[in-house]
Amino acid sequence: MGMPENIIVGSHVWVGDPELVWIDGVVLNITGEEAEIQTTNGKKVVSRLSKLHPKDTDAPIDGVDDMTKLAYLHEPGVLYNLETRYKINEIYTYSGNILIAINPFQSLPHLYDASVMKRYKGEKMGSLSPHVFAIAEAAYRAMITEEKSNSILVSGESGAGKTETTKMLMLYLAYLGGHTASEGRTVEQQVLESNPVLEAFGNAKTVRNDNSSRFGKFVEIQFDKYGRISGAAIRTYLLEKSRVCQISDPERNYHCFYLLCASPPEEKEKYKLGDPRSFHYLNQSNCYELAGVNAAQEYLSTKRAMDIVGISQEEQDAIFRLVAAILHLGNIRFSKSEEDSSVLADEDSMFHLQTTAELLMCDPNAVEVALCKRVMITPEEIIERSLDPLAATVSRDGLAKTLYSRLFDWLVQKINLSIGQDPNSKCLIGVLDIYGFESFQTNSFEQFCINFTNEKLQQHFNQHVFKMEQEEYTKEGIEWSYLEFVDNQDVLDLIEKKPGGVVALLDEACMFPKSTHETFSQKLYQTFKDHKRFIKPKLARSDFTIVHYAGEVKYQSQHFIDKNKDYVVPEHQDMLSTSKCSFVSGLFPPLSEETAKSAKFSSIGSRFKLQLQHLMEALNLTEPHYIRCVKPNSQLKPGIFENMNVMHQLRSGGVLEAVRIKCAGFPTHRTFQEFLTRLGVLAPEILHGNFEEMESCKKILEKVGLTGYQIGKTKIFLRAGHMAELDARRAYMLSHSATIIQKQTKTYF
Ligand code: AOV
Ligand code: MG
Repeated sequence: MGMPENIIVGSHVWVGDPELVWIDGVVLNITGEEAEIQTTNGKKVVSRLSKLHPKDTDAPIDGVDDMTKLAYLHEPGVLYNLETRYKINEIYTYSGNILIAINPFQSLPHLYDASVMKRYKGEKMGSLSPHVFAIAEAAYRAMITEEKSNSILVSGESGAGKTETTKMLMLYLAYLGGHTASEGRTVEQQVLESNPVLEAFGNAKTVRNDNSSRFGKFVEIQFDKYGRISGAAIRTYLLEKSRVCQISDPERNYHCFYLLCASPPEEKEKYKLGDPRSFHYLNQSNCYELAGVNAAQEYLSTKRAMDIVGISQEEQDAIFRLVAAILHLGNIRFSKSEEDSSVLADEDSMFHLQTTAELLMCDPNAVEVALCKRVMITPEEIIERSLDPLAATVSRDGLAKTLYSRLFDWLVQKINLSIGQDPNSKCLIGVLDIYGFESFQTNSFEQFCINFTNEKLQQHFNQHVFKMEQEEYTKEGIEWSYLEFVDNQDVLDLIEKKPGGVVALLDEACMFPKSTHETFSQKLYQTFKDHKRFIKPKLARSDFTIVHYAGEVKYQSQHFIDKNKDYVVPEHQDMLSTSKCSFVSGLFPPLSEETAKSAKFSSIGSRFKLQLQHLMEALNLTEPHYIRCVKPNSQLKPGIFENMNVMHQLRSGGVLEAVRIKCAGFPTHRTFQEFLTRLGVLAPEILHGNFEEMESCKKILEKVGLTGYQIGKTKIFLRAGHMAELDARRAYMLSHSATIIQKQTKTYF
C-alpha cells in the first residue's frame, strides 16, 4: 500500500508506533531498504521503507469531510483525519456512502435542533457537512423516488453511540414524515416515545456504557403513498435475562427497578418499596445512581412515555407491581429443613414472600410451594419432591427471570399493537440498533449470541460493499483490479451450520440428559479440531475460543446448556396463571394438555438463529445505508482520542477496506435504461435518433466529454463525482428549457 519510491530524504512520512499506531516524522537518511526517521514526538526510529506511508503536507488543516477526498488514502491518513476533526468537535465524517460517527461523550444540542433538521431537508448527501440527518434524508428520498424500502444499519461496539444515533435518525424521519395536525397522539410521537419505555426496561449500566441496551432492536417505520409515517413495527432480540438476578459492581440492574424505588411516596408505599440497598437483586453491586440522571424524574417521564404509547393506568400499575414483586421475590431466602427440603429462612423472608404474593395477586402458599416443590407425574402416581435451599434459590431466580422477560415481551407487543401497522404501506425504512461486539474477561452464552449477530451483520456489510461491487464488475466485464477482503463465512459456518455447528451441537447437548458443559466442550474440541476459526485454549478443560472477525473471544461454556433452554417451570406457570390480576395471568396463559405433557425443550440459540435469518431476509429486501459508530476512548470522556482503540474499531468494522474499494472503483452504476431516463435530456437528438440503448449512452457521454467512466454489458460505471457533474448539467438544461417555454408563452399571449 505504501509508495516507497516516493520517499526520499526529507519526505514527511507516517511510521508505525507501538503506542500511537502511527506517528509522523521526517526521513533523515535512507540505507538500502531502511530509513531513519525523526518523529514529531522527538524519537529517532528505523523502519523498512515498505512499511512507511507518505504524509500529505498540503492536507486541509481541519481535515476533510469525506475520506474519499483524502489525497493519500491509507490507514494513518484516515486515522489522522478523524482525530483532527474530533478535536474540533466534528464528530461525523463520510467514507463514501458510509457515515462514521465518533461519540462526543458530551451533549451537543446545536447539532440536532429543529433548524438543523430544516437545513438537511431536501439536501443531497454531501452537499452539507456529514450528519446522521443526511443519512436519514438519503434513505427517505431513495424510498420516495425509487419506491423501494430502505434500511439504516447502525453498528459499533458497546458505548459507541448506536442507540443515540438511532434516536436522531428516528427524530429526523418523524420530522420528514410527520403529520402537521398535532391533535392527539400521532404515530410518529408514539414511535419516538417507544424509546424511553423500552430503555427503562431493557437498558442498564454496564462497565462499557451507563445506558447499555441489553436487547437488540429493529424498527420498521412504514410510510403511506404521500411519504407520511403510517405505522411502525418494533422487533426485539434476546433480552439479557440473567441481569435481573445477577449483577456485579459497578454495573446495575435494569433502570426500571431504580426508577420505581424513587417513585413518589404513595407509590413506594403501595409497592412496599424503599431504599434500593435493601434488595438483593440490586445490592450485589454498590452502584445505585447514574451520573446526571434523576431517578424520580425519570420515573415520571417513563410513565408519560407509557401514556403516549397507549399503556393504560391500570396496565402501568400492574407493570410496576410486577417489577416490585420481582424485587421482593429476590429477598426470599431458604434454609434447610428435614431431609433436604427447604423452608423460608426467617421472618424477613416470610414478609417478602407475603408481599410478592400480594403484588402478584397469588396465594402465598401457592407461591411458596411453587418455589420449593416439584411435582412428578408418572403413569402410576403423582410424586411431590422437595427442593433443597440451593435448588429453591435457583427456582426463585428462574421465576424472577421468567416474569421479567414475559413483561418485556408484553411491552413490545403492546407498543406494536397501539402504534399499529399499515397494511397498505409499500415502503418502509428499517432502523437497526443491535448490541455491539463484546469480549469480556468471562464470556458466556449471551456474548456468544451477541457476537453471532455481529458476524451476521458484518457479512451483510461485506456482501454489500465488497462482494456486490466486485461481482458486478466481473459480471459486466469491465476492467477492475481485484481487491481482497476478509470473508467471515467460515465463522458463520462454525456457529450456525446445520448439522454440526456450535448452535446445533449445543441443542444436542441440551436434549441429551447426561450432558454437562464438559462433554459439550469435548464435542466442540473434537468436531472443530482443524477449524481455522476455532481454538482450544492451552490447558482448557471446557473453555473454547472463536476467532471472530473483530478478534478472538474466549467463551466459558459453564452455563451454555442452562441458558440455551427456554423453559418455564410448570409449577411457576401454574401458580402464575391462577393470579387474580388479569395482567399477570394474561402473561401466563394456561398451557394446553398437549404442550404441558410433552415439555419439549425449545432452544434459545436455535430460535435466535432463526430470528437473525428473518432479519437478514428483511434487510436483503431493502437498500442499506451504514453508520459506523466509534468509541474514541474507554473512559467515556469527551476530548480523548485513543488511536489504538479507534484503529482497532475501524479495522474490524471493515471501514478501511470499504474506503479503498469505493475509491479505486466506480461508485456509481446505472443501467442503460436508467441512465437514459435520467440523462437523455442532455442530448435529445441522440435520444430520438435510432440507436441501441448502449450506443445512445456512449454518444451522450462523448458529447458531454466525461472521461474515466466504463461501459459494461448492461450498465454504465461512473467514477466518484461523475454523477454530480451530469446532474448539474441536467439541472441547467431543464431550467433553461423551462425559461424558453415561458418566454415563448409570454410572446404569444
Ligand atoms: P451504544 O448503544 O452504542 O452502546 P449509546 O448510544 O448508548 O451507545 O451511547 C453511549 C453514551 O454516549 C450515551 O449515553 C451518551 O452519553 C453518549 N453519546 C452517544 N452519542 C452521542 C451524541 N451524538 N451526542 C452526545 N452524546 C452521545 V450498547 O447499547 O452498550 O452496544 O450495548
Ligand atoms: Mg445501545
